Amino acid sequence: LKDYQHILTSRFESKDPEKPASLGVGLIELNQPKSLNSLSDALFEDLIDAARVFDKQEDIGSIVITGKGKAFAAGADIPEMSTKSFAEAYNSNMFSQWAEFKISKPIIAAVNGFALGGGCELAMMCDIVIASPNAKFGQPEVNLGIIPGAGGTQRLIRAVGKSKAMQMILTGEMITAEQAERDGLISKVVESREVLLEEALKIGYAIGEKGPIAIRMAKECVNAAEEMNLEQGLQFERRNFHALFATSDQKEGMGAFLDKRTPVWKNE
Ligand code: CO8
Repeated sequence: LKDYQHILTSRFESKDPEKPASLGVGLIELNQPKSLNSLSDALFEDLIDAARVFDKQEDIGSIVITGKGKAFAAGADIPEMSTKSFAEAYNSNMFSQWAEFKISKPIIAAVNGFALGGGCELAMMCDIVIASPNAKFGQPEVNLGIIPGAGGTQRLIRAVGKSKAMQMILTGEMITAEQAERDGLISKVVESREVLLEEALKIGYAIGEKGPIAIRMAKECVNAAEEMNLEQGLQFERRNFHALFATSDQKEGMGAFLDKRTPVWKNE
């Protein structure tokens, strides 16, 4: 990957000798700690570019996003947007680029600190969210006279239900990592900040051991549940399920089970 100004990228491979076939994990670290990784337009360009590059690399199975410093991301860049007029915001369709954040491989958000406003929204765009015990989640936009603008009013209600979403969005108050786990916003609070990345990579390696087509298809089907009614969703799932029987990986996965050996995936 190229050198980015606002993020750091690296790749990790499983060192587990029993799982040599696991695909690697692409790591993206938001790296603007001085502004608590505020999500400027330029940072977004780096983020989407790196995520797309990892998405194309065959030896990468998943992506982890985390933040450098004391924040995951403290939201949109306030100085950058503070002087915008309605016409500028409207005419440029401000923040519409975030709707393009569509990546086929699983993304794990490893939330290391503040995930506020656009930062909380970014975490919710990811597929799995884990957090360190000190992490804080919130939609504080009302404190600034605005509302969430990258999915907060839509994704939070799906994650935690109406009453909790309303409370966060209307009061702007932060919740702790522990509360976020209780509410179903995140899947796990890890033991300490120090082990956060390790835990995220472990999830990545576990994903990287599975059939890669099935993984991407499973993500697509789960995401479809938010767009479709139950009947359509069940049909979409079943048809994709059928389609997997056309892959050699399905024959390999079931064959390996029957032979009591580890499958060797071909991504085909
Ligand atoms: N944008 C730009 N700079 C920021 C931001 C931000 N969102 N948040 C913090 N910073 C800067 C501070 O200005 C400060 O800079 P400096 O050192 O130059 O004064 C530096 O980061 C450190 O921050 P603090 O000194 O404030 O650190 P504290 O530990 O005292 O407080 C807080 C941490 C509580 C996180 C506090 O910084 C804060 O409240 N930040 C603003 C959080 C916020 O309101 N976020 C929502 C922004 S609006 C938004 O996200 C709209 C979403 C629309 C779509 C977004 C798509 C990306």
